[in-house]
Amino acid sequence: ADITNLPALGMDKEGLKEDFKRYYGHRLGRDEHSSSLHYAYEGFSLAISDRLIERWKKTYNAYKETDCKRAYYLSMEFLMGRTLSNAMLNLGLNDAAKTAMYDLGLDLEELVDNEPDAGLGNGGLGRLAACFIDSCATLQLPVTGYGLRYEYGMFTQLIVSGEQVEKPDHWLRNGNVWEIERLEYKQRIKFGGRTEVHVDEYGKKRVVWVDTHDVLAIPFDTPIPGFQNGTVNTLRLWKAAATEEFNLDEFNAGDYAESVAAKNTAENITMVLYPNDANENGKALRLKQQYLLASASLQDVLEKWVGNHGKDFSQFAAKNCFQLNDTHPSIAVAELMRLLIDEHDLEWHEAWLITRETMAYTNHTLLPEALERWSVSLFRHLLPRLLEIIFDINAHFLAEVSARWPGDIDRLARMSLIEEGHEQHVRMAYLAIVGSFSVNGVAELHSKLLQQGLFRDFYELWPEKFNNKTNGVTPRRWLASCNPELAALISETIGDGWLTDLTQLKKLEKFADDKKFQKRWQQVRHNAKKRLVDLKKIEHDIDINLDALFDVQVKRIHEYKRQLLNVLHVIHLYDRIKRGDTANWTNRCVLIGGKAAPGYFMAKRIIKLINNVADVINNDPAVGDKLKLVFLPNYRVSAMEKICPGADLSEQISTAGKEASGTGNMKFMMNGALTIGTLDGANIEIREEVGDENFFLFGLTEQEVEETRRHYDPVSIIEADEDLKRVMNLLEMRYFNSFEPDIFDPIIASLKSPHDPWMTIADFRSFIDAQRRVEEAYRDQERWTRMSILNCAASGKFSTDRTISDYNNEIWKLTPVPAQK
Ligand code: DL6
Repeated sequence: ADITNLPALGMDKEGLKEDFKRYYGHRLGRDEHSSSLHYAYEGFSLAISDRLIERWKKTYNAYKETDCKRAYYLSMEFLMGRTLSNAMLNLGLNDAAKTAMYDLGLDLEELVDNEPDAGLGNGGLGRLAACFIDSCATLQLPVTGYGLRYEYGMFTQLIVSGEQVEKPDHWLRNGNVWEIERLEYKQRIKFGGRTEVHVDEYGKKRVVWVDTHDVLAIPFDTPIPGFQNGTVNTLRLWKAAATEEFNLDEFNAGDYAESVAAKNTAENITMVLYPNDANENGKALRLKQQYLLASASLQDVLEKWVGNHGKDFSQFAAKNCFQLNDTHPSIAVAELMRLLIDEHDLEWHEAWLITRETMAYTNHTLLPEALERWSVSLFRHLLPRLLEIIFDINAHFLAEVSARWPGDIDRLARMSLIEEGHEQHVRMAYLAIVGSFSVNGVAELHSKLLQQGLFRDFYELWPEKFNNKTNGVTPRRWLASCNPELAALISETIGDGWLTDLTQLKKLEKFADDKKFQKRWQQVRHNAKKRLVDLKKIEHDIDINLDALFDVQVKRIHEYKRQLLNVLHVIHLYDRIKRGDTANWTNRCVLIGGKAAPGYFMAKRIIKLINNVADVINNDPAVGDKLKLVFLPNYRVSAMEKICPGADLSEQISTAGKEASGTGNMKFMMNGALTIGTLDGANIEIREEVGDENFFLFGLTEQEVEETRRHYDPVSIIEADEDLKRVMNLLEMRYFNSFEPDIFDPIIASLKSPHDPWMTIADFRSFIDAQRRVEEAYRDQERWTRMSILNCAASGKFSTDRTISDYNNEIWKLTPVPAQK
């Protein structure tokens, strides 16, 4: 008998109430005296989760029956945020859930807010992975996400005396109702040891990796629902565990601590997310994490393959594709070779053909410090068999380069997977390029710069591999769910087809001049600003005028993102107020939020500067409503869901050529904010879509940045600009740090350095001028509202449904599989 064949669960409020009561009362053992919201959240989430699991099985069966080609998204980060609200939206249960909870005297919004964020990522790269798997399910594509189940996610940021303090984020403390542990699919991962060459009975040589210290990888699966289409895909996250719980001999001998040491060492591998958005080079634990992800995921796929096809790998490449999310999982190239050759008996050339036809690599940054390199000695110590394979791949590859450019020794050295020097290093990005059939950047400019700069040699060799896939965001979370009032207005006006075809937002264009529609748009945006203010008022006790321009910059704190330029502008506005230069003034509230990597000194100083400047401005009675500056602590996915509906102006002000794409820029635009930005990353495409007249452009172009760099002289620029001189003077006279002398000296020095890579001073004047244009536009509320509507209307390109369709049409080539009824 099919013991999993159950009657369909009710999708109305009565069905939800029944299940909730059963979970709350029986499973969780609570009663009406339980005052903790957590159990109500948990009981209700279990009821919703049941409805996901029901569809999950049907999706699994549909994929199995069609024996379809599949893709796997390998990522060290999945920044999922909260699950409950997304699950309800995608199941079409929003109304039923709300009334069900209301009937039971509970507030659904409070339950939703009770859920901790799954913060298993640093920023854009991890959130992109989360948006991607949402779109894959919505497009009914058979794609599985593979990642790591970190016990501690992105740290919680507190601000104490203006400085960032990090607290661990034990997001699993109260359990996680959304995941299912699947011990039956555990994998064994090898580390350390050495290799031996054995000759088998047929005289065939084979390499054996012996004396290893093994670790188990245990999968935890989370259902990923498509938008109201019955499809539920899988996110499989690996947790590291010891092969044996503890050493019984040691335990019996009384050495309790030693007996659990191996368990702790193993479990440490997936204990914490590295909180760095560039790279943690050289850390053994990080390499272990990367290998565990690659090895467990590939073994999982191969195990299923062998289960269905035995040792016949002839169709493997036609049926499987691995997308590497940045360089982090690129060890997968060598691991797939190892598994195919050592474990499944393929010849080198067969394995290499398969590897090169199944691996695809996405690059997410041009910053050289973020390009992963591992020392050969560390590699030899941790993964000796993998190092041998990398050396062999390199030998074959360099032979190919030599054949194409005979005698070009410099080129060989430049392209080698092994960087020579005092210490040899493995260049992981090059391994990913050599082992993949596709290499893409994440916005047009970024992809172009990869081809012309960072990966030029490889582009010359294999131009056909290189392509662009401009990023996006899922409109379900980033408009429908986070801004329900605006979503309702849009649906009422143009229908709800935009939820799965965002280009339909274009239909809003013809309402941009409609006075009645403008009024409603203004009202909805005003309400969103009010919700944001109410939230911030509780946290900060600052009175913010709702009519002020809400000027927002939220993202990781990094010098290239130039939060400093934003602060210089705020100081300039403050200086104008103090000088009485306030004719035609536009009130402004500047909100800045973001985390700094714990070891990133300058980023942390920038946070301190923002807070000190805020303290002076917000407490100066001469300023009043004219200007406010607020630092939003602990920026994360669920915070952005509240922030982006209320933003008027989106600050996308990185040094041109440095931000690969950006995705916050897309979220703000979709919700009707206007952008002030440089010609960097996806800003360029945003401006193309919305038109120059609806975008506030400033700053040097990428080419101008590179030209200016040769003769950059910030001190002369400061001297020649009266406003900038005054701003720098306030900083230098310690106006914002009178009790903390010298703390901002490193910031001042970097701004004035001719070697400042971010060239903040070079863009000051043009930024100030663009901000003047912003103010003028905002004072004309009718004009501003029109521009806001047009920005939303033009955001259709930036849906991950479009991005994923591009990945699928040009790289994965999967056929959508409708879910079983
Ligand atoms: O592609 C997603 C996201 C881009 O939008 C950002 O522009 C880019 O900075 C980010 N890249 C990374 C990689 N590490 N670093 N730095 O997070 O990817």
